[in-house]
Amino acid sequence: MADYDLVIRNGTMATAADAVRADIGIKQGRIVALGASLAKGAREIDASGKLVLPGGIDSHCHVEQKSSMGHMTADDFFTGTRSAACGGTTTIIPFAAQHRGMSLRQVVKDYHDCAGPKAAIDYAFHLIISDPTEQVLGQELPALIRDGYTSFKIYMTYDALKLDDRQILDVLALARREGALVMVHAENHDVIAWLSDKLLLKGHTAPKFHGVAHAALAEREATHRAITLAELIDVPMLIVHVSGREAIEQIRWAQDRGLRIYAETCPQYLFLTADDMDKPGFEGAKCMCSPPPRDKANQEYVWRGLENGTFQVFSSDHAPYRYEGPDGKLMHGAATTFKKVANGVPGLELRLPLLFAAGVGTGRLDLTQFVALTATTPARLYGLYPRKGTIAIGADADIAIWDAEKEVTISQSMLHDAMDYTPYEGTRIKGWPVMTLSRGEVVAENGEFKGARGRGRFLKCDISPAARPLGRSVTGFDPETGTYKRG
Ligand code: DUC
Ligand code: ZN
Ligand code: ZN
Repeated sequence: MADYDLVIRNGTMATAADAVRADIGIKQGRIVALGASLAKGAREIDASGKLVLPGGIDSHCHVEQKSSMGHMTADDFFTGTRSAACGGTTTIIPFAAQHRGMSLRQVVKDYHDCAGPKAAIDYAFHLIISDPTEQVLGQELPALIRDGYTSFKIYMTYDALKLDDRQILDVLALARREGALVMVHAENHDVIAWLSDKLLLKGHTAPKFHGVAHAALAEREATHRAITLAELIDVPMLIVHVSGREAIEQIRWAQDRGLRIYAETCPQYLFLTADDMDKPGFEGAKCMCSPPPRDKANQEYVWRGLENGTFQVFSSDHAPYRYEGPDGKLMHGAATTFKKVANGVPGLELRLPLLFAAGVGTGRLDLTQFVALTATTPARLYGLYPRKGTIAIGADADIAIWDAEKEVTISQSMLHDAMDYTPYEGTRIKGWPVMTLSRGEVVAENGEFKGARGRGRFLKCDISPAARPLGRSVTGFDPETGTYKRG
């Protein structure tokens, strides 16, 4: 009888700590042995010449979510997770998004109803809080945190989502008390609204003006304000989808002060620029997201932030709105204004290959940094570690096998999402995840989806210090006691 259900043999295995030659023995979906020349498995995969990495964790993606403007994402939990799996990702953390007036409990139930029968890989949920009422803050949220929904995103912009500073403080105080992690979309709403109005008055309606309205200074100011509010009550905070120099400098400043400020960036800030929103006709809308892509110099700042540890997380912010069709970017016709276009770009499938090619392939990032940014640190920050995000005895056998030499020219036709375009069409990259395993089952192989609808499982996020080492709140203002302690 075989010792293991599966052995992955002869590969170079990398974690966030190191890269070594090792075989991996898997039983009942979990890693049970690591070592040289393991005994036989009922199934064997020869990974000679390949890299064997933890499956990616995409901790920021919008799946089967209605935007605040009423646009439905093209991907549901089946197409989204299928696409993720084909790109080497084995866990996603999308959002259960509250719109104003909704009960959070009901929102969470609705998202489970969507995800349960469709997800092909494992998933957890962040919450989006747009209506922090007494009922939400006093009852629903504390109970949900205890049930495994331990992180939530708040917005400083978008009419239907934005919280004011007082509301943000209320949410941060709750996070301090309950040990949750708050993710912030940091852009100054009034600056964007004012610039947008002025641009539209002058007839500047094209997609490229989205980039002007969402000024880097608006992002900088909001980033600094969010950090200040977090410092006031000494609570950890993660700034999502950081686009360039202005915000990065604020984050670096906070980190240098010893504040627990974490940061995330995404492929669109490394591979797109404002010029991509200035394509002929309305095509520029395909690259519109918020914050918007900036310029080459800002891309370089983002790269440096990845290299020097300012960023802990590299996620996709997959927000898949098709170009054509009833919920598409063109839904109001090509004569529409940039204000009416759904914000977001797809990225679930290409997040890892793009970073691998331009980061690991060029030597800007080493393999351990790549694994840390795309799997291990998201697992730690959101309470999924060590079950997810690493290759270790006892962890789920969520693994991506990479061919570092495989060259690919990106085209929408090879992808597995429900989109009708990719912003990265025609880009040539080297390095591709040729096989993805979720809990020891092959879910994607050589560009083909091999998994099954509904096999993905919901993951509760654990806020115990072992799972999520975010430190303790000891300084700042403690709303529970009404005392202030200087940091
Ligand atoms: N910006 C967001 O805040 N969310 C979805 C996509 C986007 O561009
Ligand atoms: Zn956002
Ligand atoms: Zn987002």
